[in-house]
Amino acid sequence: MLNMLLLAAVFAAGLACAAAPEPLLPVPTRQQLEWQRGELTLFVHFTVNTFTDREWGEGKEDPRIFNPVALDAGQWARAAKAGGFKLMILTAKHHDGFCLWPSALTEHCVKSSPWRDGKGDVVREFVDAARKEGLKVGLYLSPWDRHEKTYGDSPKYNEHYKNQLTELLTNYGPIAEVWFDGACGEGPNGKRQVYDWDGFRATVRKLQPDALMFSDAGPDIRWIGNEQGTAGDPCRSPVDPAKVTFPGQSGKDVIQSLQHGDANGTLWRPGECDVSIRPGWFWHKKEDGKVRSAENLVDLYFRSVGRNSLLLLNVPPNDKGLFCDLDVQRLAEFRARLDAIFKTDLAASRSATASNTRGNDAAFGPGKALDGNPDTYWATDDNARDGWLEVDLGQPTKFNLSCVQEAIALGQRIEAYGIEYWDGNAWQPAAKGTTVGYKKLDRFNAVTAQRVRLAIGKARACLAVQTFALYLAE
Ligand code: FUL
Repeated sequence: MLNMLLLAAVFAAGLACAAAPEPLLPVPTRQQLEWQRGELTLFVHFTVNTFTDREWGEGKEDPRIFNPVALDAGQWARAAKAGGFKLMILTAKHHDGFCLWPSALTEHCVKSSPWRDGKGDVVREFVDAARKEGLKVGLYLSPWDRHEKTYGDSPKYNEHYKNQLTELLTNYGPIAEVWFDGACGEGPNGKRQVYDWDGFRATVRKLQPDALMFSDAGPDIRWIGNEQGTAGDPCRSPVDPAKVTFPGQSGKDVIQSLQHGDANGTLWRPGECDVSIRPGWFWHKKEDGKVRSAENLVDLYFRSVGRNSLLLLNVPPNDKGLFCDLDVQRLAEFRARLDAIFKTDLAASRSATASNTRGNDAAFGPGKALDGNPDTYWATDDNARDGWLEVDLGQPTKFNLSCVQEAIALGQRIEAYGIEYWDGNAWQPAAKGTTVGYKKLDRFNAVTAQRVRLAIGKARACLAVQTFALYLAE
């Protein structure tokens, strides 16, 4: 009895110590969570195509055309860093089969080029430069290989491909992401190659257990279903693995699942939105004037990161081996624009109230969604599947952008929410949405109000909101 009284007193004083909500499965791995928080990855498409003005090489290119006389991977990495990118992925081999590293498995590689007298290694320079800037690295190794003689002789080529993976995953230090393209064709024998995806994945897991594998079918990161840098809305990180079983699978259902994830998904497989800063993936002189504007890049950020995905932006080096000045400038402008938009969180550290706080414990109070700390969150009791978090901005304040983030280490929960403001008489909607996940950004017509709330109408489990932030984007 005394214990009960004590407990009641502790509760009343708000000193209760509640346990964290049970995770709602599936949840991200440590590597997936870290990757998602990075938000921005730079893609670097570079190969013989850079010298032939093509997008897909035929595999017959003379390696002697590969001669990027001024190649400076440091310039790529510095531009990536200035743009706020956290990871860089290089096409170590594209469909033409030319290897950017001195492979012991083929002569169709940098060894046979005049670049650095045949002693160069683009992959080495790339990983060293990225790490020097504190960026992680990833590699793209195209399974489709239009040069390799064994292509089409399935078991033989699969062995060759695994050996190439082995070279890349043993000689270049920690690789954060391995990017698998689903393209598949016929070999010189006229037969269609059948890829050994299980074997490819096992090779990566064995050699680099921390690396995340990207493809249409994951297993760790999924393609978003288009090359326009645009995630679906709603966008769920959980997927039903039966919907997309191998990379390159086509069909309406496939694209649906890639774009939106699956409501009852059992695997955590977040989306990655790939898109190029120019019309093509590779450098073409005629596209030097067709570089996306900073504004356009910011839009891409809203359509990818702002919809619970990651932005993978391609910037292709030119035939000198350098990013063009305009591309570098646009990356810096993109960063400056994002920094300006997100400079002042108008809700930061303001006083907040909520419909419910888990166990009445201040450690899960609404203020935790306003403290800028990615490891704290507002949570409700287990039985709450809806609720609101209200912020008092201190004075009438103008805003036109909201940011909501769930504590995704505990799973993705929200299914419907609104951003509402008090107009003196009633709550008015400023924005409405469905899923949230890692981050959901909403832009809307500017409103001026002092009281604003995040009203969650539906969730799959109790609420766990890491961030509720408001901005005025000019
Ligand atoms: C595609 C490839 O065919 C393109 O050339 C490019 O590499 C893109 C990122 O993936 O499937």
